[in-house]
Amino acid sequence: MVENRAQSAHVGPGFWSVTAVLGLLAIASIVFWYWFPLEQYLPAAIVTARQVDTLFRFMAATGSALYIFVFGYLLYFAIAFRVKPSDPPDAIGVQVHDNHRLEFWWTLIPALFVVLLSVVSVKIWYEIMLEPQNGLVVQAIGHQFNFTFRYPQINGEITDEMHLPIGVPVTLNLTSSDVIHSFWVPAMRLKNDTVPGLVTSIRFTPRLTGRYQIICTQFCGVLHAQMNKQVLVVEDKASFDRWYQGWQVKNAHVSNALPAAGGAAVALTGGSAPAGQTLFAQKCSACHAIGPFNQRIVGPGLKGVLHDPSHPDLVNGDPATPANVAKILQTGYVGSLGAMPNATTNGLSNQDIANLVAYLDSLK
Ligand code: HEC
Ligand SMILES: [Cu+2]
Repeated sequence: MVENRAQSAHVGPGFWSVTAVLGLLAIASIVFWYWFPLEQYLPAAIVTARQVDTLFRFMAATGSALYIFVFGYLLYFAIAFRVKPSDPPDAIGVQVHDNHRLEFWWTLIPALFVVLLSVVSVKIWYEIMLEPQNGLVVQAIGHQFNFTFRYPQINGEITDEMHLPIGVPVTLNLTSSDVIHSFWVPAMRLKNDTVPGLVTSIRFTPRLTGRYQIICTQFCGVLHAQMNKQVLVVEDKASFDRWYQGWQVKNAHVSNALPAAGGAAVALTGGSAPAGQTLFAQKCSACHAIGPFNQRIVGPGLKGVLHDPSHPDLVNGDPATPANVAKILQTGYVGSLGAMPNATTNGLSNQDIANLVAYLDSLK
């Protein structure tokens, strides 16, 4: 190869005018992001949403300015230093090595930028965490495939909309009954995963009345895409109280107990094997194969669980009968192979259990 060492490194014709143009474009992009009327497209439904917008504007402005320089120079150099017809076919450009001044600046500038970004982010995160704790406490529980809400002094769970009064600080405790979901209200600019076995909290104060979409943002199963149908309704105190009292009356006789686990024996009549098969694919196949007992994933293979002469007893020592399988599904079991979750953790209703037993019974 012919390396052109005779020629010294230089920036090329028009470099400084290109730099000036890119500088102007970068300034224009920064002005654009600070002027852009975000709230016209996405209302800022809670007090701290504005702070998150500030962070977004800052990141979008600096990101666009950087992009304009990087991409602008890339284009410029590709054109200014393109191959000339007079160059030999294997010519390569001037090779720049060990330019300490360049390396110093291209390390320092991004490092300072990242530090600045983290300072601004931590400051805003801190402001969000400082939201008052002693307001209304609501629970949101992720399910396949909807959220349910629990309020103090309302029995049971509310499954359609989540209502909140304007101006009252809220602590929202999040958890899940099955897999990891994520609770996201774009208009709040807040998002938090809901994790089975864990309660995490977000705190905020609604500042704008309206109806805001609630979206699940963790891929949680076949109907994940349907988990955007529920809304958060922010309304004045009087309307909220009416809604609240309505549910208190409506749910007065609803039990607060969670489904199935440890309850009475499950009636197995009316179990549907096809429904059980669908449910098995959703809730069991991560841990169980449909194969012989010793074909383990986490738990044992379940093909012969009810009809294999070499498998007369279940892992808990009970005889392998439909009623005893239903009991394991209901109460769970921890043995030498590991932990089989109970019906609450697996999110199984009594009907689900009947369907699963019918399905397992149909495997011969
Ligand atoms: C997190 C993993 C996990 C999930 C999810 C799970 N299981 Fe299990 N299951 C186990 C383990 C581990 C065992 C064995 C426990 C032991 O003996 O230590 C088990 C045992 C069983 C048994 C007893 C098997 C035997 O031969 O005695 C049945 C039946 C069963 N599970 C059914 C199900 C069904 C139906 C589902 C879906 C609703 C399910 N399991 C979901 C882990 C799981
Ligand atoms: Cu989900």
